[in-house]
Amino acid sequence: MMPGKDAERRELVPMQGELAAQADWDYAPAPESRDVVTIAPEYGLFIGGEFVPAADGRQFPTLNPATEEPLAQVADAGEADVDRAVAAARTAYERVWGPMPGAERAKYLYRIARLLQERSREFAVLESLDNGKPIKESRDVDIPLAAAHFFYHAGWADKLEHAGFGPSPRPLGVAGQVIPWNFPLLMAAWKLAPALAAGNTCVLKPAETTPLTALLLAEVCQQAGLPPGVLNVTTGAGSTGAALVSHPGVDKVAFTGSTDVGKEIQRAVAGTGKRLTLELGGKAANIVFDDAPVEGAVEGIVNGIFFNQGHVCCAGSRLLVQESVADAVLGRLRDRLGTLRLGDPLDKNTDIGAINSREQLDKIRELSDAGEAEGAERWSPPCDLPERGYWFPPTVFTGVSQSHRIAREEIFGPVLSVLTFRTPDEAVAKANNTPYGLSAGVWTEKGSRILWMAQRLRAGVVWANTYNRFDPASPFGGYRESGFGREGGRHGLAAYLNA
Ligand code: TAP
Repeated sequence: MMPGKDAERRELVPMQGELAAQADWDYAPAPESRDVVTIAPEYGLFIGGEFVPAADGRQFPTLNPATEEPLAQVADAGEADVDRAVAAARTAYERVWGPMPGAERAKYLYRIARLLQERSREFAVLESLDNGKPIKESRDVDIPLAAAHFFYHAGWADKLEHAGFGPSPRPLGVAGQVIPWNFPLLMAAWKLAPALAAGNTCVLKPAETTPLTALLLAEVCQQAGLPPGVLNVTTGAGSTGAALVSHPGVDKVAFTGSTDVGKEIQRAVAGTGKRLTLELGGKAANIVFDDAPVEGAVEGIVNGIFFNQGHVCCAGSRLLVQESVADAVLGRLRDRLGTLRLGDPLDKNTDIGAINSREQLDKIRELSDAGEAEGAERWSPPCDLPERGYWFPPTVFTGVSQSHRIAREEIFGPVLSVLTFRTPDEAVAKANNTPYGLSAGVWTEKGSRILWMAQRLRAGVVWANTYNRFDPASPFGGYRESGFGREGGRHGLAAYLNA
C-alpha cells in the first residue's frame, strides 16, 4: 500500500469509531442471496458413492442458529450404517484407491478443489446458514482455505516417495474422521485432503449441528467422479462418532473436538493398534508488549477472539497486556468493539454472527456468569441482540485473576479475559499457566523478543504480530491437553502414512 494511503487510513480509523458510537447512521443491509443454494428437505448418508437413508430410517433436524428455523432433516447413522460405510471404504481402498498411482489420485483432488472454487458462493451461503458464521468469513476464509487444502495435497499425491518418508510410504487403510461444528467444511478438508492424497479411504462424521456442507462436499465428490466408497459421510450425533472410532475396520482415527471427548476416544482406541491424531481445545494467550503498535495489536486482539464468534480452538481468549499500556490498549479496544456489527450472518457487513447452538450459548452464559460471580468486571459494547436465534455480545472481562474459571476454561465464544503483566518472564509464566498448548500470539516491535518468547511459550503455534493465520503448507496442532499430531504441511501427511 502507498505510504500516503496508509496515513490516510490511520486518520480515518478513529473517525469511524466516533461516528459509529454516535449511532446516528448505520450501514444499509447488504444481504447475500439465499437463493444461490438449494437445500433439500431431507438428506441421506453418503455411502459407496450414493446418498442412502439410515438403516432404521432415523433422522434429526439441522437448524439455522440465527433464526432457529429448521433447514433440513438429516439421516442419523447407527452402528449398522457405520458398518456399511467402513465396508464401502475398505472395498474402495483395496480395489481402487490404494493401488491407484499417486498422479491419478491427484487428478481427483485437483478436480474437487476446482469444483469447490466454482461452487464457492453456494458453499459459503450454506455454511453461514447452517453454522451462523458471517458470510464474509465463510466466503473469504472457510471456503478458499478448504479449496487450498485440496490443491496443496493434490500436489503431494505423486511425490510421496520423495518427501523423506522412506522409499515407498504406504497408506494406512480406512480413516475414521470426526470433526466439530466451528469450521465444518474447512475441518472436513483438513481431514480428507491429506488422507486421500496419501491413498487412504475415508469415513467422515460431521458435527450434528452442521452436517450440510459435508454433504454438499460429498455431492462435489460425485461430480468429480471420485470412485464410490473413497469418501463416505455418516451424519449423526456423538454416538455415531463413537461407533466410527471404535469400529474394528478402521485403521486410523483423526479427531478434532473437545478435550473430554478426545480423552474418551484415546481410551477407546488404546491397545487396538489404530493410529490416532487428536486436535483438541485451547486457551491461548495473546500477549501485547508496551512497544507494540497499538492499532495493529487491537486489530489482532479483535481477530484473535471475535473471529467466528470466538468458536476457534486457537482463539486468543486470554489477553495478556503489559501493565504500562493496559489502559491505552483497553481504551482503544473498547472503541473498536463499538464499531463491530452483530446480526444477520448473510449480511455482508456483519462482523459477529450467531452462536452455533442453544447448548453452546448456555455454556458461554454459564462461564461468563461465573466470571462475574468470581469478581471480574464484565463489559460489552451497546448492541441489540436479535430476538430469535442464539446470540451473545462481544464481551471483555477485566480484573481477571489466573484462578478464575474464565482464565482457565475454554469458553469457545466471543469472550475475552484480560490479565496484565510487567516483565517478559511474567508474561511467559502466565501464558504457560494452562493445561492446554495449542497457540499463542506476541505483539512487539522487537524481533529478538519475538524469538525469545517463541522459544519459551508452550504452544504448537506462535503467531508474531498477527493472529489466526492458516496455510495448508503450515503444520497446525498442539500438545498437552490440546492433543497430538499435526495437520497441514509434510507433517500432516505423515499421520496418514506407514513410513
Ligand atoms: P465435541 O463435543 O468434542 O464434538 C466434536 C465431534 O465429536 C462432533 O462431531 C461430535 O458429535 C463428536 N463426538 C461427540 N462425542 C463423541 C464420542 N464419544 N466419540 C466420538 N465422537 C464424538 O466438540 P465440539 O463442541 O463439537 O467442538 C468444540 C471443541 O473442539 C472445542 O473444545 C475446540 O477447541 C475443539 N476444536 C479443536 C480444533 C483443533 S484443530 N485443535 C479445531 C476446532 C475445534 P456431535 O456434534 O453430534 O456432538
